[in-house]
Amino acid sequence: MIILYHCMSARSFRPLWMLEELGKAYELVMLPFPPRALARSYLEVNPLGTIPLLINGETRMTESAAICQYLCAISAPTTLDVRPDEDDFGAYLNYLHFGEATLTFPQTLVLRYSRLEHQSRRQPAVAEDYAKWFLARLRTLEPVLSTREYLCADRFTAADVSVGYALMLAQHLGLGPRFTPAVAAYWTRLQEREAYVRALKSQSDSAVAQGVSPIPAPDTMPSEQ
Ligand SMILES: N[C@@H](CCC(=O)N[C@@H](CS)C(=O)NCC(=O)O)C(=O)O
Repeated sequence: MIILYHCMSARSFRPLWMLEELGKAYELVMLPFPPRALARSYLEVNPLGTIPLLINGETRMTESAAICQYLCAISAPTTLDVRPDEDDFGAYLNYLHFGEATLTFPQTLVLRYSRLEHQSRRQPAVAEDYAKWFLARLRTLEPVLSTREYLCADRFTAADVSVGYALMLAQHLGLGPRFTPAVAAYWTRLQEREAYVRALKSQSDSAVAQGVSPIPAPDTMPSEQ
């Protein structure tokens, strides 16, 4: 049985969404955010203190995009994957990692300096600079999504889960109204997927059942973080 450690609407949502798309059985362990401060015993399971952590037998993984790729590989054949003999194989891998490395990274600074830090350490100018940086990167998808429904291979793939999570985080940060039209329409399409809706319900139900707050992130982070 696959075990996924998860915080509400954090990057571990990518593997959660993938598990729902693939119809795989899993156990979801919910943690308060940030776990390294609020669930210290988690450091014994994952010394990095980050989520996701996915455990499958002897396999332990902590990178959300790599986990998406792994879940495709162990579920082969699946249309969520793009095979090396398909024309869009390179584009697929690029978008899969673009979602995390290029689109999510600048948003973590927005999150930290507009929400997670104590009021006295918040930096609205830094948050806005990184929001603009994120939006400039995101705009590169506008011409792509103006001509097709999904990023590559003429179908929904794990690359859409990866980029879709970056859009989910952006919406959570209040950046949704600044999406360009084709990106906004794409994000609406992704949210209509049954597996996406099931993943949202799964995290909320599990949070309530496990006594973890179902609110995505606390207002402040302990000052030593
Ligand atoms: N590149 C990793 C980043 C993992 C990561 O930094 N996760 C964040 C939450 S979205 C986290 O655990 N932050 C809490 C901390 O760093 O203590 C991935 O894609 O999974």
